Amino acid sequence: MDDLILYIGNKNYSSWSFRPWIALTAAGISFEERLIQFDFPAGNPRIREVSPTGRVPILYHGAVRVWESLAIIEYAAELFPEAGLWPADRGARALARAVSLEMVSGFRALRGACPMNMRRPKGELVLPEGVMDDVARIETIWRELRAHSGGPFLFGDFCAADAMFAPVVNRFDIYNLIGNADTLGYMDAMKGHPAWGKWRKAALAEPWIVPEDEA
Ligand SMILES: N[C@@H](CCC(=O)N[C@@H](CS)C(=O)NCC(=O)O)C(=O)O
Repeated sequence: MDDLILYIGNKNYSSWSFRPWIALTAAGISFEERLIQFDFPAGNPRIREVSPTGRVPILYHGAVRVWESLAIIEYAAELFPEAGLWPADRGARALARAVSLEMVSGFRALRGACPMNMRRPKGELVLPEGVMDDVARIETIWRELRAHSGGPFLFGDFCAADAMFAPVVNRFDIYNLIGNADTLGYMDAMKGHPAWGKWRKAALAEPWIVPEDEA
């Protein structure tokens, strides 16, 4: 089989890169990562050379090109059906896809006001309207799914839906958005995952600062 190559952005800031990266890593799928730095005020022209959208992540597999974080995870799940990227049960799988798509298409207030930033010391922000509504919906998703599965992850074992929410765990953490013990329990499970630790360690070692993501 051709090698998988995943182009990503800075590990400190690139929340969309983090999602397929942690999904594939947690599932034990081997891939080569190629990091394209965000250190240009107007965007790095090298991203446009590898990706038709001018955005990362993008996966290369032989002649196949897959952009969009969730499409990358779906492609990997088809290539490696035994890797357990999605829950085995059809109903659970549908639910996992539904909440993953809520993440892709929603929570704009939270995403806009509270950028992922692995290096940022904890500290509160003045939050625009809508952010705490997003937080409440996400906490409900996490609480209901973990109550049903028994945890520690949304569907028991770590799966693609957890990968889609991984950057949110960082946002809740660094901006002190959460006081609820159940949500904190999920966040601890995520932050204790070896794949999270690997990404974070690399993020902390990066030298690049992106001022617009330093909330
Ligand atoms: N919907 C896309 C979003 C991709 C995206 O916005 N990527 C950002 C990095 S997190 C990017 O490449 N930004 C580069 C730029 O705007 O110059 C996905 O899910 O992959």
